[in-house]
Parts: sequence; structure tokens; C-alpha cells
Amino acid sequence: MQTIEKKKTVFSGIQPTGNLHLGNYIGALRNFGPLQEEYNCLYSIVDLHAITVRQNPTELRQNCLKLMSLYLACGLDPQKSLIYFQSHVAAHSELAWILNCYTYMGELSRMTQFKDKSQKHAENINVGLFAYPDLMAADILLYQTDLVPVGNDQKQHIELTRDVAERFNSVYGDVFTVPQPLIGKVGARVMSLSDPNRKMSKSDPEDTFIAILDDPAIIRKKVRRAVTDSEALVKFDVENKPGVSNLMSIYSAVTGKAFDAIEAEFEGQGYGTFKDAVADAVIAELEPIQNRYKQISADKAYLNEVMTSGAERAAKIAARTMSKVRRKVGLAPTQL
Ligand code: ATP
Ligand code: LTN
Repeated sequence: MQTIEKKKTVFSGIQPTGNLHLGNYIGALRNFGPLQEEYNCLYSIVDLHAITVRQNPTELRQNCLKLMSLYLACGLDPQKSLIYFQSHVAAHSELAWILNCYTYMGELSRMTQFKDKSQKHAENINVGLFAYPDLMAADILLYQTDLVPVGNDQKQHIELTRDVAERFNSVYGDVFTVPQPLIGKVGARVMSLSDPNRKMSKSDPEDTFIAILDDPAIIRKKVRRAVTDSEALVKFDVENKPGVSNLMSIYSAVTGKAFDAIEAEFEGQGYGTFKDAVADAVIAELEPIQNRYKQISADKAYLNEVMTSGAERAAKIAARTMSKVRRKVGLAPTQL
């Protein structure tokens, strides 16, 4: 007898903060599209997460639409995936509150992203920043997600999500699917161009990252200026040659070439030739996205349709989980 397997669910989100960079693209965004063929996918623009650090309202609003346009320009298809803003589905905030009551202060204090951001924003270490991982857990658990495609830096948050889900399930029975991270092999941690020992980050200065929407001339300039070493040898060795290794990872991620093939390709050549090839490959990857982005971001009616239909469909799925959670926890029924 033929068994019909239920399609697995994939959920991911990106914060609409600042300029999306090559790390976000290689580590997360470019992996989203191919998953649409095989899974039920939900891709959210997580605007509630963005306000854990102070935002300019006008800029945040613009960044929200910018990120949705980028999702679409990178190949997300609203016929196949649900694309929506986190704040448009109230269940995210509701479940986050409930999960807060099942998470320990000690667990949240250990999160490296919290520690990093507390240092970067020492003047505003707010409760939202601390409880951020529970909102992320709510995003994921609301949809009974099986797989979460993210960069390496988010692994700890997914582990926390799993712990909280298992804790909840052990009290109330099987309420949540326990999710797994989906982390790429190459490029899961793209490093800063000026300090290859730090991850490329949106909140760092412009010249440390390549933005997905950077002009080709700017991309070339940034790659040429990227920190390497004085050895003039293209070799993958993260410990001793972090700058060159980072550029090799980027090159490998966009061309699909293996590290030994890249070493052979640039044997006996200086970093100038290598960097030009990296810049060419990155430009070739990003230019078509930039062209699609220009068209899509100008089409407000289309964006409107995508976001409203995405939120409506997401809310229906989320409501099923919420009603189960409410019942299990013992919250007052909405009808007697
Ligand atoms: P910030 O550094 O300002 O906190 P961010 O650049 O990490 O922001 P997010 O919105 O937090 O951006 O991340 C979006 C996605 O991109 C996540 O899946 C994250 O794991 C991934 N990501 C972020 N930075 C990198 C990087 N340097 N290399 C690979 N993946 C990354
Ligand atoms: N915390 C993530 C963004 C994020 C996310 C999610 C990723 C929020 N909710 C749910 C995957 C699934 C970040 O900072 N990159």
C-alpha cells in the first residue's frame, strides 16, 4: 500500500534591521527558496524582534517592506510559501508570553546573542532583548515546524526552542513538534571583511560587509579591501589565514566550487587575481536579485496582496496551535 507522507514544515525569519548582507544571504536567505519545492514553508519578517533594540519608526517601516521585496527577489514564491510580517499575526506575541512562563532566567542569561547585544546596547538592556528567544520559539512552535534554516549563530536559540518545547510536552502531552536546525555546510558563518575573526553583522560599519543591494563597483572595492595576510597563498586554513579562508568560503558558496579546486585555480597567483574572481562571482550572483528587487519593490499592490494573504493564512494555522495550548494550560475558555 502506498503511504502518503505529510509534507514537513519549514519556518524561518529575518529581522528587518539595517542592510541585509552577504552573510544573511549565504547563511539563510538563499537557502529558503529551494526548500519550497519539498516542504510547507513559512517565511516571516520578524518586526517584533527588531524592536528589542531602539529603531527609528520611519526606517523600520521602510526596512520591513524592503525585506519583503528581498524575500521575493531571492526567489520566494507566495504561491508556494507563506510570506508575512510577524506583527500581523497576534498569536506570536501570545504564545511568546506563555512560553516565558516555561523558561528559566538562567537559560536565557546564557544566550550569546543576548550577551553580545547587551554589550552593544548597554544603555537599553530591556526585558524584550532578554526574552527574545521565547518570541523566536513561539514563531517556530506555532506552526509545528520540523526544520528551521538559519546561520550558525542561531543554533543556540533553536536548542533553547527544543528544550522549551520538550518541557511543555512533558507536562501537557504532545503539543509541539520539536524542531531541528537546518544549517548549511559552507557559509553558515560569513565573517567580517575587516576582521575575519568576527561574524559579518548588519550592526557593524558599512565597509565590513557586502550588502545584497550594493552596487557592483562598491562590491569590488569592498572585496579588494578585505583583510587577508602577507603570504600571497590561496589556501583554506581558518586558524592561520582567516581572511583568505573567509573569501574562499564566499567564493565556494556562490560558485559551488570545492576548496581544493579553488586552491588549484589560484595556485601561483597573487591575492589581486583571487579577489577579482571573488568580486566577479559575488556580483554575478547578486545582480539578478538586484534587478528583480527594483521591479518588485516598486509594485505596492503586489506587496500588499502578498502580505495580507500570507498573514491571513498564517493566522489560521497559528490559531489551531493556540487553541490547543490554551486548553492544555487551563486558560479560560472563550465559550462556555
Ligand atoms: P545583527 O548581527 O545585527 O544582529 P544579523 O546580521 O545577525 O543581525 P539577523 O536578522 O539576526 O541578522 O539574521 C538573519 C539570518 O542570517 C539568520 O538566519 C542568521 O543566522 C543569518 N546570519 C546572520 N549573520 C550571518 C553571517 N555572518 N553568516 C552566516 N549567516 C548569518
Ligand atoms: N533570531 C533570528 C531571527 C528569527 C528567527 C525566528 C529565525 C526570529 N524568529 C524563527 C528562525 C526562526 C536572528 O536573529 N537571526
